Amino acid sequence: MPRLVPEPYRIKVVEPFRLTTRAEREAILTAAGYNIFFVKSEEVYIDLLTDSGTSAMSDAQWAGMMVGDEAYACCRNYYNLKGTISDIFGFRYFVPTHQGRAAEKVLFAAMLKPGDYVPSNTHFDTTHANIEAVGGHAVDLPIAETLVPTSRHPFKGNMDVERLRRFIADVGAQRIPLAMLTITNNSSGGQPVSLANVRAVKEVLAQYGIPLFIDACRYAENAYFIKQREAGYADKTTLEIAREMFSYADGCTMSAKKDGLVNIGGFLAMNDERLYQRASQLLVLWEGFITYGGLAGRDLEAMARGLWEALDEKYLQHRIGQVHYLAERLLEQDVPIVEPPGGHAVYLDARRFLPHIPQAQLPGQALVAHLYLEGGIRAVEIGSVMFAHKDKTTGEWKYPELELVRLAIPRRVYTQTHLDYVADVIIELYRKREQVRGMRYTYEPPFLRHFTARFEFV
Ligand code: P70
Repeated sequence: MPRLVPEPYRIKVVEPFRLTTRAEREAILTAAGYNIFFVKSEEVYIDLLTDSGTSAMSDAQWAGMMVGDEAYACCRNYYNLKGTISDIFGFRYFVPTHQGRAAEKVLFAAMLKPGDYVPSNTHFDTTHANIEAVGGHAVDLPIAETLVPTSRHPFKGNMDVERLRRFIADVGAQRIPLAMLTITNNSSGGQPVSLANVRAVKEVLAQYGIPLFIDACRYAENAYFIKQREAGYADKTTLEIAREMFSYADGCTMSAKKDGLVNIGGFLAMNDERLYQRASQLLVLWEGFITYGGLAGRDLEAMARGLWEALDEKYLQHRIGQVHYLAERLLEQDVPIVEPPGGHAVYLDARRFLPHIPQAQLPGQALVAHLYLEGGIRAVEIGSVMFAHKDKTTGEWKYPELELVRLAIPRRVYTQTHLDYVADVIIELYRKREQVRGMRYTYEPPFLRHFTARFEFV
């Protein structure tokens, strides 16, 4: 039996919730057209749809909400957040935003012209979409191990530095106004990026004068992995590691809905004064005045406090421990998952889980439906429903390499008993996997299909 360190917090407020009956869930899922995005939160027992904006705040954060200064301009919480960002991330300037994608929108509108390229280890979907929205090209250059579900590379989130070098030589540095690193690399399963990789990427970029921006959503989890896995960092604090990571960057985008431990909030930070001025203009246009950026003063305070709490090593040990505990319980029973597990989620490998279902019959979606039917668990498909597309010339369907189902663990929300329940439901389902049938669309929207599609069992 794997072991989990006890929670480094105790429960002061509870939110009651109830497990529906199997018959209720069948009716609910049929009415939702077998699309989990349409199931009411109250009808979900364990909600693993995302770790974004779903954290439980601490008493200190809630206390901070009460000292929110709701002045339109220059509220005190802005200065507290500014101090925090300067202390942890080391950047001179920042603008608050209502969430991560707003920071991305401002950054790319300020830095890109149509036809420009932005290389990354792997861009997150919203980052990719915001680059394309201003006519740029988002380019992913992960190391080869990233795409191998069973590779146990310790830093599977890394960028391929040689590919980056060749890419710059091919397209020319003048068409690359910035490069990015997503830490941890969400699209590869929440896998960490090593400090050696950040340093090597920076070295290459510096030769061409290309700035490096970090998508910092899960910076604290990445710092913890470095402490655990990278030679020379075991005795450093996560704060020291975070400072070193960001010392190689020229700025960052942040969705504080992850490692900011808040339900809403984000920011864009940078050292370049001219970029700060351009970003400020766009912020006023889209988000609000430069000292609140679409948030209330109380939200800024909760974010400032959350950014510090996320670096607490006892918290991180338990947080990442929870993800690994769930993974270990599944691996013990040979349930196929992406290995090693990342920092924020366990990913089921639907192709190996349901080998009798061809990708055309959406094995990931079938697995998501069954997790809900069997146990009231909400997961998200990251496979054919999200990514399959018709080839423009042949008209044939192209299916993605990986057919995954993500179980994202909200921060400080669930206990070991909840995780044991999740593991038990999945293990039981795996034992009777032959009974699971594939799915087909009854309604297939033309784009961003996963949010609104409807399905039935074959
Ligand atoms: C997730 C959410 C958001 C995200 C991210 C990285 C590395 C930027 C953002 C955007 C999105 C999601 C996915 C499925 C269901 C619900 C939500 N990631 N960069 O869960 O930040 O959302 O604040 O605009 O992971 O992975 P924001």
